Amino acid sequence: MVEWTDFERATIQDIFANMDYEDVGPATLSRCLVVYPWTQRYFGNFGNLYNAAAIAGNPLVAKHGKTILHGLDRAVKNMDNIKETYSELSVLHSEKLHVDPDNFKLLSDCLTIVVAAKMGNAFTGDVQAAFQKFLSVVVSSLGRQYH
Ligand code: ZNH
Repeated sequence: MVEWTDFERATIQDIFANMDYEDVGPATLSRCLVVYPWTQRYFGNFGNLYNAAAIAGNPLVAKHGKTILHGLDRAVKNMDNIKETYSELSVLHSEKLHVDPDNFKLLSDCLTIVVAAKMGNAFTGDVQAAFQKFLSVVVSSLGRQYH
């Protein structure tokens, strides 16, 4: 089981309590699709992903970015039980969506960058360490049902 310090718990709760989902969700998924264009292959039914402007203006990307970000709420609320919390979602990504689990890490890196840019100086090294520790547990949990 993963151990969390009081600082780590408080930091994760605080980041998500102040999160602007409408903005951060779309920005994170858009960035992932631009920086790692091979991730576009899972969104063949999303229409125009032709360039960064098209991706940023695509309402389906925006909507799905929010879905993914809200998917993280469940981990925030269950920090001591993230693996169990995500077992079904892991099966879904593995067996139904066939999403390569390496992509979870790419998306979490994009989220880190978006959150860092929003927080500015408040995104200290200690805050980054706590946030990335949290995301690494999320990533490994989502990848857990792959065989
Ligand atoms: Zn995912 C879906 C979450 C990542 C792809 N996702 C989904 C959902 C959720 C999620 C919640 C919904 C489900 C249902 O419906 O039930 N994701 C998530 C998270 C993460 C993710 C949390 C991390 C962090 N994904 C991801 C990635 C990718 C994806 C990276 C790729 C690249 N997803 C996906 C898809 C889908 C999903 C494709 C389906 C969509 C539709 O709608 O169709």
